[in-house]
Amino acid sequence: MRIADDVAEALENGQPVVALESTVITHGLARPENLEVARAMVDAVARGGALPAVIALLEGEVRVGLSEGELEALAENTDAEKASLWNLAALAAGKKDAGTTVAATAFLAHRAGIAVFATGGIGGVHLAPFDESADLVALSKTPIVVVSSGMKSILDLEATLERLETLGVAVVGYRTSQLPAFHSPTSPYSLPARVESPEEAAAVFKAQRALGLPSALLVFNPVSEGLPFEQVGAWVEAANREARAQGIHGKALTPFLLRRLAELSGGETDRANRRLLVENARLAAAIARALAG
Ligand code: PSU
Ligand code: MN
Repeated sequence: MRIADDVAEALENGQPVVALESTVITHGLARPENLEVARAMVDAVARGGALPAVIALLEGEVRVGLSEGELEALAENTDAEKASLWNLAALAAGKKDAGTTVAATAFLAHRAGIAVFATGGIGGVHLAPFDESADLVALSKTPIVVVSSGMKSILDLEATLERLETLGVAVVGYRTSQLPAFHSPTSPYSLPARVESPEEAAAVFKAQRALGLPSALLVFNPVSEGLPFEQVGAWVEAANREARAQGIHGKALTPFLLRRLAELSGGETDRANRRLLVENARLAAAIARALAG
């Protein structure tokens, strides 16, 4: 694992650092807006007073903190793979470039000593046939704050929420008591707890550490100016029907569904996705500062 000099120095001095996921760059958004959004996230963290550290695999090496040139190369690399926990070692041994999923990023960020991580939406339980993201189990055993806008709207939200409960993953709504639904700020499902400020989120994480709980703390931040829940639901149903008809499954499923949603919505879902990614980066920086302070 190679930790960038500025990141290593900040960690050593107890300064706030925010890890950023890279599958959203390699597989979540289309080129060239993926690079624009990655830069906007990096900017949002920096302006929020924390140091951004994009995590990815470059030529098989785990990198914590990319330079501007490296970020650009990763965003433009159409051959970049998608690294989760089950293929991380194989991709490293094969000297591959890869974006890291929430599962892999959380694992690597924690190993690097980073306490806060921002992404768009976590993976979870797909609608039938059976497919559950490694994100859930990874989050159950990685003590790190993860700021997202809920699970991706392409998933079975109710089943994913139940799995988080079963796995003992800590969940709080940021100024909401309802589960945010990624592209939509709200959903019919209730959350077990809420916080009103970055300081409160930091206090929950400190309590978790003091209790010795092994899991992540998920801070669910509703997107501003999101899309109506029922509208997104209709697009999700259509996209899932197409995926089933075309036999798309496995690690290709999530990228396929996100792309189809963007097409079906005339770009609306991508606009919401971009906005929430930057908003989550901003909130993550504030929580990292509260934790460091
Ligand atoms: N959020 C996005 N776009 C994405 C993802 C999340 O806005 O592409 C990625 C994350 O990296 C997440 C992964 O961990 O999708 C889940 O993929 P799977 O369902 O195959 O585990
Ligand atoms: Mn899967």
